[in-house]
Formats: sequence, structure tokens, C-alpha cells
Amino acid sequence: MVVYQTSTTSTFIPCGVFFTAGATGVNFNHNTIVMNTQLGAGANFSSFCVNASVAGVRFTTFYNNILVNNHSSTALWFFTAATLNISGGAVDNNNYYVPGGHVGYYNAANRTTLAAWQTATSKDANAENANPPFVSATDLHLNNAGATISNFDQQGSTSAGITTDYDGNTRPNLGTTIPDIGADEVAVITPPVISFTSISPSSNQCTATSRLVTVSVTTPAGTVSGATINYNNGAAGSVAMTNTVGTTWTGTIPAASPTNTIVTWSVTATNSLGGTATYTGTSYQDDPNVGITAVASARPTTVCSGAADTLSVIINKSGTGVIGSGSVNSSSSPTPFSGTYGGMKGQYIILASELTAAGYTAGNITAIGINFVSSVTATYTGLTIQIGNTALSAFPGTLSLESSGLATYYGPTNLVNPTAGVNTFTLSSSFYWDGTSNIIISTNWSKQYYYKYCCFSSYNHNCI
Ligand SMILES: [Ca+2]
Ligand SMILES: [Ca+2]
Ligand SMILES: [Ca+2]
Repeated sequence: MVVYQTSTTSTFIPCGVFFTAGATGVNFNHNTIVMNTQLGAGANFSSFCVNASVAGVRFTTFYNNILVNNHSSTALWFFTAATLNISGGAVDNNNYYVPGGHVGYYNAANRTTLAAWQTATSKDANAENANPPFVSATDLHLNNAGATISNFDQQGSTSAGITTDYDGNTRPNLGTTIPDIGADEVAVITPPVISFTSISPSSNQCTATSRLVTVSVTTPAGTVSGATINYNNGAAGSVAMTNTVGTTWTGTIPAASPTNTIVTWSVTATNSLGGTATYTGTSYQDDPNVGITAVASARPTTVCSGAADTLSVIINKSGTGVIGSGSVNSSSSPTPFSGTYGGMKGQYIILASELTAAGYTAGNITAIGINFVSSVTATYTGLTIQIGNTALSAFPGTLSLESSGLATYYGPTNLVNPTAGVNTFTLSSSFYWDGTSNIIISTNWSKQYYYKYCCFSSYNHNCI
């Protein structure tokens, strides 16, 4: 039974269920009663979800009911005119929620709290007073994802003996053995639980290697129906895991391709109730030396029998780095392809800290790229790039040019119609950066009669 009271304007005794005659053998189980918005109030206002107003009423069972009374003043879940109304019956697993009143009236006194009600009646040991997670204020089905659903799902007494719910659904739900509280039986999908056991090998490997993943899967309801590894080892894939023994499931992630792919993976498990759980594993990356060249050398000395000698290996990993954010672009200095007529010579100090932040370590610089905001249909005649180490971190004056330590690494070569984006200038020989020095890059060209601008930022500059 579902009772929903909402429209009374009475100032006296609105009730969900009202017993006025001495009914005996009453089985009152699996009901949902809500006394909703209070529309009237008077000096003697009181309201009840259930009112046994005569002494002769005898409840045999009073199980698994949801009683909600949102009225104020003397609002009660359960009124008993005489202790004999319920003292001989079985009363348990009810949910009483009444934010503005009393739990009940028993043995000639209001029982304000659930604990006081339980003490006075010696009933309702398994009762609760949670706010039911109804679908809405006017739809008293239970929301199976509601915050307090665990106070209702599978919390009823098995002694009520009601095998269908208000909707005709089987009670208790398939796959469970304990009924829900209230008129609605609701299937709550309890997900399985995944516990990570191991991944082998556990650390990054020098070559791309498959991984054996082992997890433990349990489920609080139903049975575990499967587990799957979902991975991306260069391509998205999945592999069904095998239930090797007990709760143990294993599966293998294939070796990565490309070999140094950062492999991401997770395990998804399902149970017979349709619940799913996901465990996200820690990613890994094999083959960290890909792209690195190594050069071995030996000290060229005579090695005596039994004596130690020294071998050394230098490894290099090629790559590119970006200096500056491109936030400055201009048709005049400090950009290296600015100006209107004649030519432009610009010098730029790049700090060792900027190179380091860009990912560089000591080694050869083989090319320089400069980012153009837009293309230029023109020729920059005799473009020359010089590079050198410097002890300076800033130029001493705005019109002074540095010359010591500079050598030519590009050009002179005409730069014809540079395109929008990064234009790369491959050096005629590698410039070795020692990993600690600041460097100067000097550019110049001449006889240009038309300009566009490029972006080149965060440098100290010096232009003429
Ligand atoms: Ca409970
Ligand atoms: Ca139902
Ligand atoms: Ca249920």
C-alpha cells in the first residue's frame, strides 16, 4: 500500500491509515506512507502515518514499512491507543522518518526518538530513521542510486511473507535473499570489487615487453561474470582475463608498438547483477633508449694482466626544444626578420637556463628554427647565422654588438619566401653546447626592400 497525503486542509488528525474498530490479526507489512506538505494547523493539530485509535486493534505483524511524516507539531509515525495494540505482535525493520515531530505514541506517552520508541516498546530492533530516497516528492518509488538506498535495499525482515511489490515485481529481487523496506522492491546493482595484485614485470624494461596482470575480483552480491584488461600500447585493445583460481584473474598486455609507447591500462570486472567496476593501473614505458646513440671508447693504454682499465660510453638522444613563447612578434626589432630596407643584424642571448628548461643537455646543436607569424613573399639576401658561447647574460648596451667567440654556422644564403610557421635553418656544422654556457645567436641579412614580421621572444637583443 502506498499512501500519499498532500491536500488536506483539516486542522485535526490527518492520517495515512486510521483504525477505528477493533480489528485483530492485522498484518501491516511493506507499506509506504508519506504525510507530505502540511496545509493546515490548529491548536490541537496532530497527524499520523498510522493511527490505531481504539484499544481493541491487534497487530500480528508490522514489518518493513516506510513511514514519513513531514508535518510539524504533534506529528507521529505510529500512534497506538493501548500497549496491547502491538505488544503481542512482531514489529521490526520499519523506517520512521519524521523531521518535525515524534516517533510514536505508546503507553500513554510520546516517544520522541527512535531509541526511545525501541526502549518503550521493546520492538523495532532493526528499525531505521533514514530519509527515503524517493524518485521524487510525488513518486514514492525508491531511487536505486539514492544516497540512503543502502538503508532500504535488502534491509527488510524476511518474515513479512510478501513475495511481490507494489509494481508486481518479485520480492526480494532476483539474486538477493532479503526484501527491501517499503512498498517498492528495487534492484540495486551492487558492483564487484577489484583488488590489484601484481603486474609482471613491474618496472620499465629496456625492450618492449608484455605484462602479466593479476587482480582479485569479488562481489558482495551475485557472482563474478568476467574481467577484461583494456589497454593502449600504441593501439587501443582489450583482452579477456582468465579466472585461474579462487578470486584470482590474470591477463596479458601485449608488448608496446612503437616500443617506447607509454602504455595505459585498466581492468573492468562485471557481475551477474550487471554491476561493473574498474581499476585503473599505473602506466609504464619500456625502451627508454629509443632514439639514443651510444659511442664507446677505450683508453688507449697497455692493459696488464689482472689490472683494471677504463671504458667509457657517451650516449646522445636527439630531440628538439622550444625557446620562447612566441608572445612577442613585431615588424621591427627585436625580431631577426624585421626592418624595411637595407638589412638587419640582430643578436640574441639565450641563457643556459633557457636551454636546460627546453630539455637540452650538453651536445651538438644541428639546426635552428624561427617561427614566422605569416609568410613573406620576398628574399632576405645573404642570411648569415653566427653562434658562440658568452659570459654575458645581458647586453651591456642597446647598440653594442658582440663579436668575440662567434663563428658562422649558416650562410650566407638567400632566404627566399619564408613560409608561415617554423622555418628551419640546418647548420653547416654542429655547434657544441657545453651544457652550462649562455650562447649568442647573431643573424644578419641585407638588401631587403619589403618586410614582414616574425616572432622571437624572451631574448636580450641588440639590433642595428
Ligand atoms: Ca538496516
Ligand atoms: Ca518495484
Ligand atoms: Ca532490493
